[in-house]
Amino acid sequence: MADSPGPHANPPAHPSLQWSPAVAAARAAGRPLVALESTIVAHGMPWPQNLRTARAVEAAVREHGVEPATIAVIDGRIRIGLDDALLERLARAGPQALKVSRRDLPAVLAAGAGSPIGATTVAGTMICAALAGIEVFVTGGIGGVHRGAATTFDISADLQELARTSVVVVCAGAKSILDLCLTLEYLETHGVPVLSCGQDQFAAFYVRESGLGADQRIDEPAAQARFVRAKWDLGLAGGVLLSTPVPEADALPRDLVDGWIAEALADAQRQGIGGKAVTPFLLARIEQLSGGRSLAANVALVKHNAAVGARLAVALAALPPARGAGQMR
Ligand code: PSU
Ligand code: MN
Repeated sequence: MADSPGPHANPPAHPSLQWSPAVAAARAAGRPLVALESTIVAHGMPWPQNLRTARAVEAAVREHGVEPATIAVIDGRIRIGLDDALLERLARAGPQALKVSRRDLPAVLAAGAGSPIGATTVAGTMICAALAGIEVFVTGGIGGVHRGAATTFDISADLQELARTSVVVVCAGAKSILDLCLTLEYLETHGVPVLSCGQDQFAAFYVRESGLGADQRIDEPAAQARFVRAKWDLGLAGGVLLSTPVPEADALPRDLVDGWIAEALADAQRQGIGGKAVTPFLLARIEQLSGGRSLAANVALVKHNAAVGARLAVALAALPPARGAGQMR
């Protein structure tokens, strides 16, 4: 297995990476970094709340002395960190942005200048973060096994990426539009540890508790960091999922959410929505059905995840660099 050290060892930059001045400066100074994704901005939330949220999430990371690196593909280059003008360009592009997962990365790199902005998903962002040597990545809720996957085969590429790419993904569990039980089964099969912070159960996105246990509850960032190091120091490549629930004040009641999800799923089926359009469609439809309450919960949970991820990045920076961090195969 190739060695690829963590951010503090300043690995040689991959030629496709382009660092924002702020992230490059933080990296040179040995300050911890946290990666953020761009599909949540372009496809997961409407304008202008998406821009407001992206800025607030970056601010929540900075509050801990950590530099946020929002990742996207622009003009054939993988941007590690977006300045405010690029963040706004991403947010304004909305659904016009390409949704970039593992299979789409070669296309957007090869297309070069002039192609639409590429918004990276959890899978896409994990790959780019690993290339940049960034160990911690914050999102809202990961993709997973969709309900009805037995017939549709719809399983998010996020799960395969967690199985192979060595980045910690901080999330409020998996999106509750999914089959969470099967999602956890899949992660178990692929050896992805599922940690929970702040409660025993795996989180369910808009709802705090999924009714399903995480492998382990670890609240302390220093202990989370030791767990992550122990995995990578063993040479066990692959991600770690760190789940933490939406803050109490912003959590939505399960019955209500279940009703909106059932209706949104039925609409998706009637309209023949498939492939990568499914998740953005469901999120937008649930926002309408909930009168905006789901969006408020989504914004709150991402901000909270940002604080949890930043604390972990600080704790990891206090440990000796991992032998296997940022590894990918
Ligand atoms: N978290 C959110 N909103 C989102 C996403 C995550 O709060 O929109 C995005 C992530 O980019 C994730 C994607 O990778 O949803 C899952 O898409 P799919 O189910 O098509 O794999
Ligand atoms: Mn899918």
